[in-house]
Amino acid sequence: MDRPPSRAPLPLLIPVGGMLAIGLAAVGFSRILLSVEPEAATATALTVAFGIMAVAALVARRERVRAGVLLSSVGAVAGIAMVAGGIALAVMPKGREAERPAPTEGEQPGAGATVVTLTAPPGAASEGFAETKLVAPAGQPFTIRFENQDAGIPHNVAVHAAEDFSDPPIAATPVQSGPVTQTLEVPALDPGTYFFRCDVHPTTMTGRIEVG
Ligand SMILES: [Cu+2]
Repeated sequence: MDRPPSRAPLPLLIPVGGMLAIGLAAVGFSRILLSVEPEAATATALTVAFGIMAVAALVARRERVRAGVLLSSVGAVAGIAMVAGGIALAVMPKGREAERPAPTEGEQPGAGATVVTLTAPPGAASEGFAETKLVAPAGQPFTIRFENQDAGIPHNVAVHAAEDFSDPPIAATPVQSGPVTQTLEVPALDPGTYFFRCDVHPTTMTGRIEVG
């Protein structure tokens, strides 16, 4: 009496399991390579590749390959990968982020290179923003860091070109109750005077931005 139901999953399990293991190893190893410097990553990848070749060559020299030998060769390759990755991480701890050059003056800076802070202190609904005048550079995006310190009171910040706020906002944050810190990315503006307000308290919470 044969038992086909118990053997049926195996032919499917081996290729699927193999693919999964290869995928996991590839993703894991790529994490190591990405976290080290390019030179270290190249050296690590080469070391591991040669290690795999050497182990495979050794296994291939045997007349009979038993499951135990295959298993230990997989272990050896994994060991080589771990040791090489560990050495690369230890010798070159600097990540790629440290290499990235910081934007310098004169260069075209990315969005949010300039950060100006705007605060809504407790009582802002009647007292207004702590700052009524902000200064920002012209021709480049900047960030308004809006600190709503007013616990339980909803505020926001909206930037307009028109003093009477009749135009659609250039940029605005959602209305949120404090305490909360919002960041507003403002696109590059031409030199001039712009206006900001809290949409919830438009009569008390207003100010201007001098751009230029
Ligand atoms: Cu408000």
